[in-house]
Amino acid sequence: MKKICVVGLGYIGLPTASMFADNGYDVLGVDINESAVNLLNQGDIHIEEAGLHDLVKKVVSERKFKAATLPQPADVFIVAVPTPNYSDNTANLEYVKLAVNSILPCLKKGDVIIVESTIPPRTMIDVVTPIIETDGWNVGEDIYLSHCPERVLPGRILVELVENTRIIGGINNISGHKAAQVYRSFVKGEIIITSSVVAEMSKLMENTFRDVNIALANELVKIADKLEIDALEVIKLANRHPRVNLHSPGPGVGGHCLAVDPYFIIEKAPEESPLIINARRINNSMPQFVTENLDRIVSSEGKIAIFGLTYKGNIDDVRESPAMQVVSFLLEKGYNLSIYDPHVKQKQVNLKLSSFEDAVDKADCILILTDHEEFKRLDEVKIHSKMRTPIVFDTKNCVEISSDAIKYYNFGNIHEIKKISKELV
Ligand code: SAJ
Repeated sequence: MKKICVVGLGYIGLPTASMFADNGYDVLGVDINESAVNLLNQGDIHIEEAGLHDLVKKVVSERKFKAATLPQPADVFIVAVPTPNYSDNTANLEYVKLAVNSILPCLKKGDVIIVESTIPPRTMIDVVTPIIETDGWNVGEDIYLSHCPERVLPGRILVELVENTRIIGGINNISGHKAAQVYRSFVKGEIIITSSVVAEMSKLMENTFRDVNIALANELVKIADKLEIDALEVIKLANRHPRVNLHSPGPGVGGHCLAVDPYFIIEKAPEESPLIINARRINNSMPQFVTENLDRIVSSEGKIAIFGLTYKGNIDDVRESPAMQVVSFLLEKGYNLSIYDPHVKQKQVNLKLSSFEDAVDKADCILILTDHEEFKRLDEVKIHSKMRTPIVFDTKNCVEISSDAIKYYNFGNIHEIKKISKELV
């Protein structure tokens, strides 16, 4: 049986490793996080993703998957470590370099190395190849190197790993074909081979496309607020055009992809990227926009029940979450906050989490920042009886409120917020 070593057992590495283990490979997962490694070897997981726990349990019990803190010799090495950005928004490639260096002692002629981590264009040629060649290997002849960007959507990872089209960017043609063979073990989507630099750039453009389109929706909200138009109705109607797909506005763009990847392009061609730069600015301005509107609803002595901390609904990931930013702005302003997020565990955050009941108790406003399934139908009787002023401000347009006794704001009627505060003044 062929051996695969997957370096990095996060949101991408762990599901990928488990998939290979479930499809005929003998898999070693490697991570520097010792407690995650111990947990995984018992069949438990350290992250939330639909179906993942059952799969890990299965492959661990069948002895097809094992975790460790150091790599071991294998036929295929997959690097799936994070590529965060530095404070100046340039890509931090240290984890990628460390991961590639860590597999050097394990290499033998004919091995396949695949980098799945998202990287700036030319990284495979300018950064990864030299590390392997300095160790004496001829990349593309002795060692087959490819970039195969992951494109799976958190919350649907196990489905999309199988069904999505896979782009393989070989450092040369044979490297691409070798990597394609590896993925054929479970990928049902099309597998397309291209150059490493096209694969790098296409991955970045996918997320940039989404970021720019979300920025357009968020800009529309601000325009509609000024002109006193329902932005959500505009989006709904414009999207009835067969070639229009306006995205959904929200409190900002979070996660480790859309909020990070566009900077990898900007870093390489800043003069040529004004649209991408502005989209980032617009999306980054949304937590402030939400805070300003909330400020008009509740005085700073009031209590706000924050619903949702994660960067999007039905996941447990708070990385780059706009909700966290709104929370810190509100704390700076001196608001009394209670926070309810059924997907986040207390140990994940430095904020005190509350139950639904405690969160709404004597609150002046529920601020919805994430579209978790649990928020779609709230207990209106409890909201009405427990809150001091029953107001819901829903920045994700996800809550259904039927009672007239609860005042409901979303990005369709935020201009009303402005009017109320004017009347109060
Ligand atoms: N968001 C909006 N409005 C929208 C859609 C999303 O405000 O209309 C926000 C979300 O609330 C969230 C952020 O954008 O804060 C990102 O969410 P997402 O669901 O768009 O994407 P991610 O970051 O979870 O996953 C993306 C996906 N990329 C694309 O859809 C092009 C996924 O396929 C990638 O694999 C992933 O990035 C990645 O790892 O790069």
